[in-house]
Amino acid sequence: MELEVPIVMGVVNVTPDSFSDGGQFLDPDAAIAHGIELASQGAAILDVGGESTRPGAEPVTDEEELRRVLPVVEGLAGEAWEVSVDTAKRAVAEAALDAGAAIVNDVTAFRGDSGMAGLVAERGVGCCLMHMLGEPRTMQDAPRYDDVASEVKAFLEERLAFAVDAGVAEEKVWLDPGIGFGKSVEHNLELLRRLDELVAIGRPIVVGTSRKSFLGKLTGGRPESGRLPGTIATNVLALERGASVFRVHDVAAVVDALAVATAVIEPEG
Ligand code: PMM
Repeated sequence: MELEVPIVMGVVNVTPDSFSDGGQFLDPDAAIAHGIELASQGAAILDVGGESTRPGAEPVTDEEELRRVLPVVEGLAGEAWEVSVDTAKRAVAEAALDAGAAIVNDVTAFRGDSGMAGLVAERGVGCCLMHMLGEPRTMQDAPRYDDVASEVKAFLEERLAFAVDAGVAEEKVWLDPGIGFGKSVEHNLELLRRLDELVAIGRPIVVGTSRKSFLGKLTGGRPESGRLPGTIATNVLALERGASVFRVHDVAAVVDALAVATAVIEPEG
């Protein structure tokens, strides 16, 4: 994972029900073509997922998730970009790694499948460990924190220690506050506002605000298709606060926004 910061991770959802692009790329060829298009726009990583984590989503079986994800990982691996697999299941991650994926993006941060940490350790691959309060089916039912940024930070530190204990090299771990995963609008805003506290853990921070519902709520109820300005605003602010990896659907626009923001933050010479 020696990629140049800011790293843009393009979302390739192979699901019938993801909140913003569900059903669009269920056909493997369409998903592969979409991934190649995102890479051509500047995504250094393509994040392939076969299980929707939208609020209220029902889990899918290993077999179904594998059936969705595997042909797409096979079609996208081995090129100039890296492929990450967005899964909480060891069996799916293992097959994806065998097919050429290089990163495991686990939204349960190794809590969903007891075999996941060992697999990542054994293969020496990268991983992204994300904070989520509860589970997708119920996570948006009145989430509560005393201090959201401190609690998310403590959770990510604990998960990092757990991964290292399981044999994962610390430099292979990225951390993610899990924007929208068991968080109110104000929780998401406070996490973005105080992102520097998570950056202080010392591992690269991944942020995923792309098209999420809090952006709609802050802009008079815009649908997913109208949330690109909010996506850009939050990614630029996250960059300014030290985030390294930006998980987005609209790669071209966010790559440009981050290039301009980077030039302001770090002037040449
Ligand atoms: N968000 C979603 C799915 N996977 N993974 C990480 N690391 N961070 C996120 O914020 C994240 C994720 C949900 O969004 P999608 O349905 O558009 O994929």
